[in-house]
Amino acid sequence: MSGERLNGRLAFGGNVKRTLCGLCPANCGMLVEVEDGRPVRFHGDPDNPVNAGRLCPKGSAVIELYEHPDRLNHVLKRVGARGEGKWEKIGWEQAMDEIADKLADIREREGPEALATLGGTQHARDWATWRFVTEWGTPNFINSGRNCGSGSMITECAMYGWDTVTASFTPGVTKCLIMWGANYAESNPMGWGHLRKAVQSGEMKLIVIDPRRTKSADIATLHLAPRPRTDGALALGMIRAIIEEGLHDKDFVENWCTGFDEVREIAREWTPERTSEITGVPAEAIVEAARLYATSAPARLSFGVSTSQIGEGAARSALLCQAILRAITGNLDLPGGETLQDEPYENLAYWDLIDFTRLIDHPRRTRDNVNARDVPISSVGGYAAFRKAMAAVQPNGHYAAQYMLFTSQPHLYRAVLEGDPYPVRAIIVQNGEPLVNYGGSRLAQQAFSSEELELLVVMDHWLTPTAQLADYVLPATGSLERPELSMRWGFTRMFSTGQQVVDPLFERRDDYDLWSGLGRRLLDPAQWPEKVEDMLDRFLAPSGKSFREWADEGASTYLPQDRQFRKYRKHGFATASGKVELIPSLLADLGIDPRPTYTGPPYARSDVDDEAAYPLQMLTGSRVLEFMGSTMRQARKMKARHPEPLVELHPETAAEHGIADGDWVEIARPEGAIRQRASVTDAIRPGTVNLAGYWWDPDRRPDRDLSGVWEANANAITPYDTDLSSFAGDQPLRGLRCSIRRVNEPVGIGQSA
Ligand SMILES: Nc1nc2c(c(=O)[nH]1)N[C@H]1C(S)=C(S)[C@@H](COP(=O)(O)OP(=O)(O)OC[C@H]3O[C@@H](n4cnc5c(=O)[nH]c(N)nc54)[C@H](O)[C@@H]3O)O[C@H]1N2
Ligand SMILES: Nc1nc2c(c(=O)[nH]1)N[C@H]1C(S)=C(S)[C@@H](COP(=O)(O)OP(=O)(O)OC[C@H]3O[C@@H](n4cnc5c(=O)[nH]c(N)nc54)[C@H](O)[C@@H]3O)O[C@H]1N2
Ligand code: SF4
Ligand SMILES: [Mo]
Repeated sequence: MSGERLNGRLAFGGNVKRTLCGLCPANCGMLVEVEDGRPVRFHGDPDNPVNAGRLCPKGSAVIELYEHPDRLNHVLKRVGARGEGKWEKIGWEQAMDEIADKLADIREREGPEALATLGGTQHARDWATWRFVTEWGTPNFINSGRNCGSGSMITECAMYGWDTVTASFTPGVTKCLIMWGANYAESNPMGWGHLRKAVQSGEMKLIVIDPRRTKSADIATLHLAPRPRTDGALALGMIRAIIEEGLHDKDFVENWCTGFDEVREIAREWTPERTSEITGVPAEAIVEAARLYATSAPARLSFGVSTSQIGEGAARSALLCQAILRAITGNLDLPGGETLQDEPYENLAYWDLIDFTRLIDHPRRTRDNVNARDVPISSVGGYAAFRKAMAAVQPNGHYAAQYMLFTSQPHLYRAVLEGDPYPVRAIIVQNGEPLVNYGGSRLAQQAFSSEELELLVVMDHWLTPTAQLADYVLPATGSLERPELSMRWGFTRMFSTGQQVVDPLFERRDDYDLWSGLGRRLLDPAQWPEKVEDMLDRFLAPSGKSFREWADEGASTYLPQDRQFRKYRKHGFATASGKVELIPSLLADLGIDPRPTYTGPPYARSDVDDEAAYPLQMLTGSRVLEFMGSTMRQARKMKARHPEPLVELHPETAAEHGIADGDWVEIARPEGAIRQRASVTDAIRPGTVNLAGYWWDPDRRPDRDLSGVWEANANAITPYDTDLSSFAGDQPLRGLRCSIRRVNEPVGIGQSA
């Protein structure tokens, strides 16, 4: 069969392959037609339940990116100084031999913990990295989950033993959704369609809590625009209103919760007036939101990255209060409410093949991760404590493990630079971009440029700023060039397969090949089959079918229909007491204040001392539809839609600073200054500025200024002070103080010098 069409669209079969769009974690299904070994036409897979035939603008660039002239195609070995841009092309096997030799030497001298790995968000082969580190014995590994909700997940697990990070509203069932510091209109294009329909038909109320009037806020029943970082105070005000009016679920609280009286006492002082004073939200709106939410079960209070990213003090209080709201309103594990994770899917050997528990008593590991002293909950010790608390309900203690184990970035860079608490000597970066995407990235540059770091390996699609500093650069395949199996980090019972569409171009290799190459050289070779498909077969072995059998079948996303609700009625909650611990004992045991208190005003600790010099608060990283993190900037249409980095500011703020729409402005903090172009809009609170995130200039010649990474990138001015990170080790990225002023010179974005 060749390119058969149904209603003018491609139909799966013959030379039309069924695969996944690997450009963001949604993993939408895609049908791609191949002619003479090249992908030529594609569209969304109508049979895939995630996207039902649709693709977002990013997805439309999939072939352009596969054939892009700037893609990394060869293995590069540095021959000049780091960052000098002098490379030698070498073969894959030579690179693997040299990297393995270096790692063996470092392990011998400094122990397995001296190797750290840094990853990112797309699925690629995270599991391969984790399988490697747990066998190798290093507790120092980071994926973007680090700043992507670790705090949320940890808080919820401590309070009820599960988390709701990946839960969603259920169209037709959920009556109210609070979108708290999230913006589906840009960040969740597939969910956004369902959401709009549910809200506009009147079947679901939507409360948006965001200092900006986003597209999501535009359709909301209620929009509260608090001062950034004051979410904990707002939530306390809502908790008080709910309890005072008796709107909490009394049966659930009485039978299933501990700590309610203490919560009520703490919330008592948060009158609507006091809450309004701290948050800037009108008192009536606070009470109205509380009533609407508490009287609309089943309701969902969504996960959004914001409340994990507001730093020391502020994040702890916001995350605890959000979890308390979910619990006292009786929404936990209701259909259409806060659905809790089901047991791991028995068709997948996901957790068994990664086996984070190996790290607990690993024979070669003698030290915990480099942040264990300062952030004890995000460490092997913290993970072991969680396992104990959860044991009665989840004997494998697997849930959320990776989020508990991810190392804090600034701690890692200090370990490289200062050897404190012990030296890290080798870093492997794959599928992540620490110089652009991680907070406080100036410290990352110092670490990556330092002679103390003996080995820096980067595997990516592009010669990113971080890759430009590497000793070895490895070219990775993209989703069309590899067999795909998305297990969604083991968080759900859903998995997706995708056929390999075309052969990899040039020397590009599967991300798995890096770990299997090293695994066969340095670890038990039997654990590291040469071909990735053989490894995928092992993941799917419990299903009785091979990867190929799944991938060649009709649908590509499998959603088991056997969801269980109110599971706690069977076995209690996965906490030490078996109840929802509104004041979690687990946090207390690890030395973390477990009470949902809010200290201020306006927040626990300021990130800069001189508030007069830095009068504004900045938001960083708010998603835009056309980019995924730092990626997609190479795609023509995406770049045309966002040719320059824009900073949004309110007309009053602009006027106070003599700034007009379109002016270039400098945004400064103690870490440095960057420039972006002013976009004056009343869709943001006065006094708050929203910076474009993740900017670098892929068109810029690589040997000049790391492709402009310091000119407009928000993370060039986010802090790396370890004390400012949240109790879970998430860096402060939102609500930080800054100053702005008009400048005359634009940044060099777009200059290809
Ligand atoms: N200031 C600020 N910083 C933030 C955030 C914020 O809100 N504000 N958000 C944080 C959050 S939530 C996240 S998740 C992170 C995102 O941070 P990252 O996950 O690091 O982001 P990306 O830019 O999506 O991906 C990083 C790199 O992976 C490469 N890549 C893509 N696909 C593949 C592949 O298949 N194989 C390989 N080897 N490489 C690939 C891309 O080319 C890119 O260079 O950023 C965090 N940083
Ligand atoms: N197009 C696109 N989609 C993506 C991504 C992408 O890079 N591009 N990244 C993916 C990833 S890794 C993630 S984690 C998700 C994140 O997706 P979301 O959770 O939706 O996150 P953001 O868009 O970063 O931030 C949401 C809102 O938080 C608001 N905000 C900032 N500070 C505060 C605060 O202090 N309090 C409150 N209440 N609100 C605040 C911002 O104004 C912003 O509108 O998106 C995923 N989807
Ligand atoms: S980039 Fe767009 S099309 Fe691709 S997986 Fe994400 S949402 Fe789907
Ligand atoms: Mo994220």
